[in-house]
Formats: sequence, structure tokens, C-alpha cells
Amino acid sequence: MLEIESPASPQTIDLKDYKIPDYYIETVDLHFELGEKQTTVRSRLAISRYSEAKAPPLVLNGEALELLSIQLDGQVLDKKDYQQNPESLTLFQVPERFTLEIETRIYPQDNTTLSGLYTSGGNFCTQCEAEGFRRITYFLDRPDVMARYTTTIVADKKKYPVLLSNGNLVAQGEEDNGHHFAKWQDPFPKPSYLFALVAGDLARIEDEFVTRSGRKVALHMYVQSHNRDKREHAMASLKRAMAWDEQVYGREYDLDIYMIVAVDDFNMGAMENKGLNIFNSKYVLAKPETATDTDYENIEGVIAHEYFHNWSGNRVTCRDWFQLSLKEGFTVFRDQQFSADQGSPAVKRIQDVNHLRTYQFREDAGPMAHPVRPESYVEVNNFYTMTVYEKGAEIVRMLYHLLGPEGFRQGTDLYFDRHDGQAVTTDDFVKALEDANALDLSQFRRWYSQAGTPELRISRAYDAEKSTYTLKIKQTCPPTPGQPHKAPLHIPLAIGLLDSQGEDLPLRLAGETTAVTGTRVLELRQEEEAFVFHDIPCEPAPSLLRSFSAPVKLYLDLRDEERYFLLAHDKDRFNRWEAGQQLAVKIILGLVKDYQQGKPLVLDSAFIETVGRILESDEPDQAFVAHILALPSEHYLAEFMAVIDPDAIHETRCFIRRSLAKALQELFAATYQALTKTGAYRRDPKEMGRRKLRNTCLGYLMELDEPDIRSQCLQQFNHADNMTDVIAALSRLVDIEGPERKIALQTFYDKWQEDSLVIDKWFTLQALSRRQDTLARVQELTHHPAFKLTNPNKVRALIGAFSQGNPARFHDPSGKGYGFLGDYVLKLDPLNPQVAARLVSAFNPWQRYDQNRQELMKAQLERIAKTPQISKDVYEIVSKNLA
Ligand code: B3K
Ligand code: ZN
Repeated sequence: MLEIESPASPQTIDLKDYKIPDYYIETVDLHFELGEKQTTVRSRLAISRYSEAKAPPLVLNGEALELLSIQLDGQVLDKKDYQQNPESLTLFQVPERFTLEIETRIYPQDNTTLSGLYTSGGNFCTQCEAEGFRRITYFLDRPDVMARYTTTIVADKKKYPVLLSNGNLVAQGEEDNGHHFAKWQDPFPKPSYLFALVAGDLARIEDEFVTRSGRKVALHMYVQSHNRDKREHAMASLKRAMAWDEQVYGREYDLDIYMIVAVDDFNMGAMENKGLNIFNSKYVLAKPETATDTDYENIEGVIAHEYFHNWSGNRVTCRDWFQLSLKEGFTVFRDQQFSADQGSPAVKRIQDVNHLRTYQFREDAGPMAHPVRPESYVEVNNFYTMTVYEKGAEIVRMLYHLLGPEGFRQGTDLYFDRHDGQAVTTDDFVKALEDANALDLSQFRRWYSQAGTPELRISRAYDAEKSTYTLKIKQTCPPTPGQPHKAPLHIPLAIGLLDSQGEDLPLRLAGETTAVTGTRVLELRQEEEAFVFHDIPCEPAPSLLRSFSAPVKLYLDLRDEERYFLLAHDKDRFNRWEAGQQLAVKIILGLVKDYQQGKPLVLDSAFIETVGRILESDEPDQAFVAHILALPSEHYLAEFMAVIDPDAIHETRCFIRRSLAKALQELFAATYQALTKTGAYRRDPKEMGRRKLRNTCLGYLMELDEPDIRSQCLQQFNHADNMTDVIAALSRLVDIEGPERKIALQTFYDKWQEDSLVIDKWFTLQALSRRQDTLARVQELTHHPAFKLTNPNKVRALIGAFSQGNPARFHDPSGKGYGFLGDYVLKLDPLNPQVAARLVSAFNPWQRYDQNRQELMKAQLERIAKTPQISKDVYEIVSKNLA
């Protein structure tokens, strides 16, 4: 057994130190002998020097490797020719071109980090992004070293009938002693992070896609055989994504085979390895009985995301990890567009913005704030963040708004064309868009380098005599770690002005001859500027930042009646929803103050009436209605408080839900009844919307905690033919004191105990319960036989859900929740530092809370920081928190 190496002293990597590699690797020949106890890896690398410096040493990355032998051009190297340390192998003298053969031994069965080669459910699989390949063999493990790979896998045929790697299968056969082999060749040069290998006993499902140029692509999906019946949706999503990328971006798939493998133990959602995607089974497996509508949507989104990476990521890749958003921001934008096209664009935008404003804005305002193109990192895996992904996608979306669909497409065509087969930067991306459109995006580039959420303060003035309407806009951006001063950004602000009938007024700016009807995009560039609109016949209602055209905070002193008006009439459906959210935020924050001052809480009757009207409306997009009826989350509300008071937010929000339920009980009940399903289960946008709205009604009704409603809820739980309705009912039952809770939880467990993904839901619902005893229950569940600390899905389902999704209970003023999290960060860190670092991030906003909570959270951070042998993943988060 290999000794666990001592952690290297955490070093910061800086963007400004980037240097092109001294050596390149042209071809890689890998030979794996997979074994139950150990695996040997032989690699043959064709290396050539690039550097102009005389002959710099060759420094290969390597971690947790046992070096068995090295040969240079066929000569066995002597110990004095190289130096080995826990993270690298240095060859002092090498010729200009040479072949290096290295043999290493690794122990995938003991690899709990789930980075490199490891086993999951008895099968072998890999995860190499960002720096996992160096845990397989010594290599120049950096994305700008792109090579052609050939991979031979040898393993016991009975235990591992399926042997997969990137590219095309070029040979296979039997060996003696019951082993067999497969040889794969990938014609496309790729960085090591896209390497993949899978070996195991898996069921294959086949399909086919014919590309627009008429090439046939075999689609193979591998799952454990008991999951055979859950793969249809993923396969159908893949085919839709392939067709969509051809239509919308002109991108065709390039290999003859596309494989997806589902594994249960995975650090994140999925991985876009060339031709061989490896997925967390959560984002592949679905059937109506086990997966909710949200699961279905997530699967479709992640399948598409990984597929889209084939161009935005694989064919054109990142020069270094500071450029991560080059592929992630762009690919998230692409998957968001795709999903919007599959259903309701407004609902998709609402979901994405909700997510961004709740989690990315919070990140941007905390100790981990960093630009979309970070300047430095200690552990790159900590930079797969909301900022790099989601804010990165918003940057691409803004470019889309600025260039328009056609200009944007011309830009991406040029980008793919110009950089195919290269490892490039975010700047290269912007440059291609700029060149294709003859446009100056120099100020826009600041979005990549400047952290923090910009704030727009807008005032308006109507001049009836001159029929002009003026918007004065001031932009600022708060200081973030290392960036005290900010420069103004180039911001697309989509707007409309509504007349008293709710119609969009034609908009003509000073100096223009013709007016534009409908939404128009203002381009902000100055710290302060004014836009004057002419021929405005009456004071309009301003609908600003339509469809959230930029990731900013908007401050505009709208009157309540204006918000009610926009909620009812805005042509921009996102802004209709937003007007409702703003009203709710304002009302809740007002009541939070009352709560803090011990005043009785009273809910505004205009708000109640409006909710009633929305319930009665004949809006056909029922998912949209459900989103309007949903109050802002506790996390989002917290963003508006100088000192976050999780109890006040929780109690107030519950009070409002209860008050609405009381006042509108009949209406909620009638809507619930009216939306009862007719006919068989279907999963289309209409049916999904119906379920969502109906379950929203059930949720409100359950606030009343009446026996009749409880039994109605239990009835839905017992008789629903799909997981969406089951979970909707169970998520309400877990909050209550009555006997229904226990019965339902037990029934659910008994029914689904064999289905690991469904049991994750069972853990999560209990972790999210409002009940006072939730922490005790969560602690108890960590000892449940179905809970495994080595399985990231389980950790996220229980500990992640509790600490990141249940603010009222996690932030218990006793600090018990914090102590629990601290314990588990320390337990998990030696096993899986990446997931431990995600867990500890729940403390990031600690300075936003009251003195007592701050001290308690800080004590946990200090305790973790003081622990010897802590990983650099956790170290980086904790030290930035304490800085
Ligand atoms: N590129 C991977 C994420 C890798 C995370 C490494 N810690 C999945 C994705 O974004 O598509
Ligand atoms: Zn991605």
C-alpha cells in the first residue's frame, strides 16, 4: 500500500506567471493493467522541446504514484538522472525530441478522492479535470499541452467485460488467464484533463444519430444493469442537444461514437471527456416513478451541457485554468439557451436568475469573491464556482444582447474556426466576437477581470410639457478582496416603457430620427449617464433590466402601485415575475423589522388580493404562475439584510405563507382540485406546469396544518403515479408534528431502499425540515446504513442540504449546526478534499451574521485551520475566510 503523502505547503498560482510550456507531448500511448488490488500504467510519450532556453529540465506532474521504471529512448534511466518528489518528477537532461516510457503503479480501489482513476460500485472510472491525470501517470498535466492518445486496457474479462476510453475502438481481443483487452484511439489532440477510462460490468443501450452532413454516430449509454429502465430520457435529451447544436451554432459531432457512462460516486455532475462522458448517475437515470420533473430538467440540461463542450471546451480548449470560464461560462450559456428552447423561456430565465442572484451574488460579496477570470488560486478545484460558471454565462449572454443573434453567431463561427484545435483565453473569445462584428469590446472585457456585483441606481423624471422622459443612471461596484477600486463597465440594459394600458411605448432617444417599438437595449459605459426619450405622451411605468439583461443589482424607487401594474401588464414575462418578487421582498423585509421589534405581524391586504387574482388568472403557462406565487427564498431575502437574521426571515416568511393560505384557503383548495390530473401520466411542459402549480397550492394549504389537508396530502403521497407529486407531498409532511410524517417517511424508505438516488431525496427532505429537531435527526441519519461518507451524493443530500439549504436550522444560535458541519468537514477532508471544501464553504458568509453567530462560525473555521494535515482545498477556503 502506498503511504498517504504529506500535504505540500499550499502554494499560490498566479495568472501573471503563465508561461508557455518548455516541452510538448505529441502522442501518448497508454497501457493499463487493471487489477483488484493494484493497477499498472505504462505510458510512452513522444516529447519535443519548445523552449528557446538551452535545455531546461523536464518537470512532469505526478501525485500518489509509485514509480516503477523510466526509459528515455529505450535506455533505462538511473536514479541520478531524475528527481522525484510528492508532486513531480524532474529529468535534468533531455534531448530535443525523445520518447519517454514510464511505468507506475496505482491503487484505484483505495482512491477515495474520486480524482484520477478510482472505482465506483466495483467498476473502474476516471475523473481527470482539473488535475486528476497526474494521479494516473507522470505527465505535463496542463491544458495547453494537447496530444493524440492511444489507450490499451487489459483486465479480467468476467469482472470487467466493458473496456472503454476516448475515441474509436481500434482493436480488441482475448489474452490468456481470462483477461481481455481493448485498444482505443482518439484522433483529436486533447489536453490530459479530457482523458477517460471505464472498465466494468455495465449494461449498454444503443441508439444512433445522423448528423446533418449524413454521418452516422453510434450513441452508447452504459448503466448498471438494474438501471436499464431509466435511460430513455437521457438518450432522447442527447439527440435533441445534438440536433440543436447543429441548428443554432452550426456545430456537428466529430467522432463515430459518443458514449455516456453513469457512475454512482462522482464529485460533481458530469464530465465532458472526449467521446466518453462520465456522469453522476443522478444526471442520467430517470423514470417517472423515481425522478421528479426537476430531475428530468436537470438531466436534459447536464446532458446537453456536456455534449456542447465537445466544441466549447474540447475542440477549442483553455490555455490555463484561469481561463476556465472560456469553456464553462460559454457552455452554461449554451445549455441555458437550449433548455429555454425546450419549454418556457421565461420560466427558464426565472430559474437561472434566481440561482444566480441567490448564490453567485452572495459569493461575489464574500471572502471567496473573484473575477470570472481569477488572478490566482491555491487549489484550482475551488474555482469551479458560481462566478466562473453562472456569472461567466451572464457575460456571454450580455455579448449576445450587444451583438444580436446574428452578430453573435458570426462571432462564434469565427471563434470556432479560428481556434479549432487550440488552447486559448477568454480574451481570444471576445476578440473573435469583436472581429466578426467590427466592434470595440475593450471596456466590456472588464467583466472578466473585475469581481463584485455592479449596482445601478436609477432615477427617472417625466417632463409633461416637453413630452420627455429621462433615466439617470449611476453605476458603482463594491470593493472585493484585492480590488478596492472599480472602473465603470459596459452594461447592456434592456428596457421598455409602458403606457397606461400596459403597451410598450415607441422609444426615441435624443438625436434619433425613428422610434423603436418594444424592448430596446441601452448601452451603459459611464459612471453616470442620462438617457432622454422623446415623444412620451404620458408618464410611463418603467420596465428596466428586462429579462435580466445584465448581472447587476438595480435600485429604482418604484411605487408599489407601479410594481402591481408591471406584475399585471409587463410584456417582458421575466419582469412581470420580478415585479412580484420585488413586492414580496419589500413586504417581507418590512415584517422582518416588525418581528425583530416584537410588533404583531400583519400582511398587506393588497398583496393578498393580488395573489388571489393571479391564482384565478387564465395564464396558460402554469409553471410561470407557480413561480409568481413562490415567495423569495430565505437565502435570497438574506441578501437584503445588513446583518442577516435567519430566524426573523424564516418566521416572517412562514407567517406570510400561512396568512396567504388562511385568506385564500378556498381558492387554493379549488385550484388544487381543478388541476387534478385527467388521463395518464405525461411529461410535457403543460403537464409539468400543471403539477407545479397544483403542488404550489398544496404547499400553501399545508401551512394550515389541518387534519383534512394533512390527510389529503398523505393521500397524494400514497397514490401519486410519479415522483414529482410524491416528493411535493412528502416535502410538506416532513415539516409537521402529526403522525402522518412518520408514516410517510417509513413508507417511502421501505419502498425505495434499494434505489440509492431516491434515498438521497429521503435524506434531503429530512435535512430541509423546518422542525426544531432537524439537526438531531440529521445527526442520527449520518449513522443510517444507507449513508456513506465516501459517496458525494449522500454527503450533499444530507450534510450539504442541511448546511446550505436550511438556514433556519443550520444557523441555530446555539452553534450546534456549525459544530456538526465542522466535524464532518474534518471527517471528510482526508477522504475527499474536493467535497470537503464544498461543505466548508457554507461558512463563507459568516461575517454577515450577528456577533454571536460570527464568533461561533469563526471558532469552527479556526478549529479546522488548526487541524494538522488539512488539504489545500479546505485550507484555501478556510484561510480566505479568516484573512
Ligand atoms: N468540466 C466538468 C467539471 C470538472 C470539475 C473539476 N473539479 C463538468 C462541467 O462543467 O461540464
Ligand atoms: Zn462544463
